[in-house]
Amino acid sequence: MSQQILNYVDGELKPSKNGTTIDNIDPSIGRVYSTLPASSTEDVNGAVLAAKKALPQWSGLSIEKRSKILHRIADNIEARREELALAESVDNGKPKHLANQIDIPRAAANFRFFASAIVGNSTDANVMEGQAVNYTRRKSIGVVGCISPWNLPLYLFTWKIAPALATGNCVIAKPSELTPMTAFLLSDVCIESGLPAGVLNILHGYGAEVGQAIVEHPEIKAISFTGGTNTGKKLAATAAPMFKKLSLELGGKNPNIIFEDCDFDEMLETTVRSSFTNQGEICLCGSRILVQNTFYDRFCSAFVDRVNKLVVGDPLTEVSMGALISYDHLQKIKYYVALAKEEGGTVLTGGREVRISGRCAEGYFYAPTVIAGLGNGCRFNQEEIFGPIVSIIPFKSEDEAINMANDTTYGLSATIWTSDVKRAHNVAHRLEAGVIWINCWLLRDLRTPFGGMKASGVGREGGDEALRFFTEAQNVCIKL
Ligand code: TXE
Repeated sequence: MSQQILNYVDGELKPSKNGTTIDNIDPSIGRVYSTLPASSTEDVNGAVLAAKKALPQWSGLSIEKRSKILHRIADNIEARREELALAESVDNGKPKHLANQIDIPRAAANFRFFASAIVGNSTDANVMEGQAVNYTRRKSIGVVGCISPWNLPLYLFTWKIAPALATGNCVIAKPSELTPMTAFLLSDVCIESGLPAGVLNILHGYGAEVGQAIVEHPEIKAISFTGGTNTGKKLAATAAPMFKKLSLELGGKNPNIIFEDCDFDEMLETTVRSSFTNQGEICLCGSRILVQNTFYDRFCSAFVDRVNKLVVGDPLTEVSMGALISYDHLQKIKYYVALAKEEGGTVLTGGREVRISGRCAEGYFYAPTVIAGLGNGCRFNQEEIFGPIVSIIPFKSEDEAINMANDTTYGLSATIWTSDVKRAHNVAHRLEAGVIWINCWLLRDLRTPFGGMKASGVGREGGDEALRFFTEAQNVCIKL
């Protein structure tokens, strides 16, 4: 019998008001294994009422007490790590060991980080000598909305919810309809951690229905969203005329700029990771690998050798890559490989579906794929694919590399590989990207600003940026 996922509203687990459900598929076996509520405007209205009721008490709670509850949620996520990692792997298709080592510990860390951040936080005071004293108060906004995607389900869901709650807001949150399971289990974690009813409300369902209803609701004053750039556009069009605060983390087409003077072995290992971790379904994956022409052939052959060692298979075993998120996403990947060939590219390795025998025979698996021979301007190198496909492009000079790196509508992250410290900084400063890694990838300090430029988003998350986003600054001026 399939498992039934429920909404979490006013402290209780319940179906959607209209009683309809959506099938939830395990992508590694290509079959329905649970159902989730197809929530609608009515459910959003109910959740907002619960949130408003809970707000005065929650926003008025001392920081120490709020922090303690959030630390308890982190403790309980840690205690249920194995269960959550298994659920994440089944729901998303990612290797279970990855969920166990990255996704779930990070979800706990998100709560712990913001639970601590509010305790250590202080506000500004400005003195106008002999005239007045100003201080800045940071008020919680009220009821806020958090909408997250399917690629790092609990990791990104909690990355938004934790700072929103820590700053005293009540939250209406919606995980992706493709990966609702760990958000559902989080409801249970919140109940057992003693989070007061109505403070966090989790609604499941389609983006165009319940997601849109959250964005449209006049009493939800801020929206934090991570997802596709087209969805972000739609969301901004709805929210902007209502003067809602908006934080949008959108797509990327991230460049890895590799100079010949780098530490080759370390670069190779990390570039394989930055290309194919989580089946390449991370907005921070480097999909355009720009390689200095002086060692282009050496790089291509070593990279392909290393990629050929990656194991694609049953996510519940020790594989390098599991299943793609959905049948539709698999079709998207196949489309882009066909496009690469049409545009004149060569498939150096991969370019095919992977058939797994046994349990996962009907799953959505694709081989890690490396394409070469395409100019930076072609569609394959300009559009976000979000899968296990990378393109290698040679460059002659630093200027050419920077121009190519910036020649995209996106600007999320970039990686630079070089041993020349002066060049590393100079190139970093000229790149149009919100996050720059030098000689590393996905090394994250939760205190740092996180987000993209251009079509990769609006606003920043992380550390003080998140605390600012989820609060309204109020200046109080006292005449001396
Ligand atoms: O994302 P959507 P999709 C990119 C990636 C991927 C593409 C499409 O290229 O192939 O986007 O993925 C909710 N109002 N990224 O279609 O639809 C939706 O239910 C309010 C990059 O799966 O953007 C889900 O909870 N909400 C990305 C969330 O938005 C709406 C991660 C994201 O889904 C809505 C995921 C609406 N009108 C995909 N429509 C990243 N930057 O990490 C949908 N949603």
